[in-house]
Amino acid sequence: MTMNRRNLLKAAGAITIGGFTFRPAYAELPKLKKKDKYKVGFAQTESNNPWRLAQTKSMEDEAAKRGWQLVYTDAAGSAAKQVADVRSMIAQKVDFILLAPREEKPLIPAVMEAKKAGIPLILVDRNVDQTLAKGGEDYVAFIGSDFVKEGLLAAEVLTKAVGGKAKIIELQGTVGSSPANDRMTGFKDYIKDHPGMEIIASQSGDFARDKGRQVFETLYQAHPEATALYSHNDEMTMGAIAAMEAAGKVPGKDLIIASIDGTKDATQALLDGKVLVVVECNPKFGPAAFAAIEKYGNGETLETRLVNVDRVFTKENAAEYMPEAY
Ligand code: GYE
Repeated sequence: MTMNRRNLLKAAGAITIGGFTFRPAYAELPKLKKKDKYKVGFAQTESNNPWRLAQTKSMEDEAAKRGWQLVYTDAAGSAAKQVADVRSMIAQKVDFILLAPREEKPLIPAVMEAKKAGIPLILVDRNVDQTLAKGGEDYVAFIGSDFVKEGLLAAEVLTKAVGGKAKIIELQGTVGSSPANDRMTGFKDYIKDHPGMEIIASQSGDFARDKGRQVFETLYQAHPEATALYSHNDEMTMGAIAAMEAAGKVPGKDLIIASIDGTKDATQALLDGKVLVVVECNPKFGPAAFAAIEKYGNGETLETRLVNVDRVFTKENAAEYMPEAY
């Protein structure tokens, strides 16, 4: 079955009448019975980078602090496995599901099935396609960063540093994920008013270090005129830095680098002058996510979009931030 809108909606239990497909309209969001301790499912997308590990640890720490049970799954980079993971949480009758959806569309069935099973769900860090599922209707809320703004901030600092002139290689995150889509949009939006800022090549490195290294190497060989790198996360940035150095280039001089996240390695690279800017994307969701569940159990209505406030790190404040880096 292809992932078009109608098929996705059908998989989520929609009906087709007279050629029109209707979203499943269950009366309202599942409620949460108030308890002292909840059994919470956390469906992680993958564990191959420090950001993901920091996010998981934050969930585990918060669960331990509250004495709540955490049912943890790791989809190992597969959207299909992540759907199956959510199904197994439904079968285990968890009280609440926290889902970090790997991609925007393929996780729609998981969101809809949790709703149908009467289990409230919050999306953490990544979003799903907003034309197919809605906060406050299909899931309780989204908690995460404003990825468009992150891309915009990266573009702004880079543009100012290079005096509005750069030939940019872009390393995109996972294809079809909300951070990759939105970080692309935000960056493009900013540079469209700066004609000297030109993206000369753009490809996905899947948010992973080694993939980032390989993809950057290929793109840079094809575009040796590049003067800047915009990378959607720090892991791909570190991979690209390795590729630059292997090619005898000096990151921070031959290529000016803008990145996103705030890992220890990238913060060190800021201090070393290899990276110009890291826009923060904070992975420590545990406290906010669990507090939201508690509120929901108390019968409070949550905002459907809870946005983390992200900082901007440069060599000026990197040392101060370092103790918090992961
Ligand atoms: O930037 C990246 C991770 O979804 C916001 O995913 C998150 C991104 C983050 O793998 O490092």
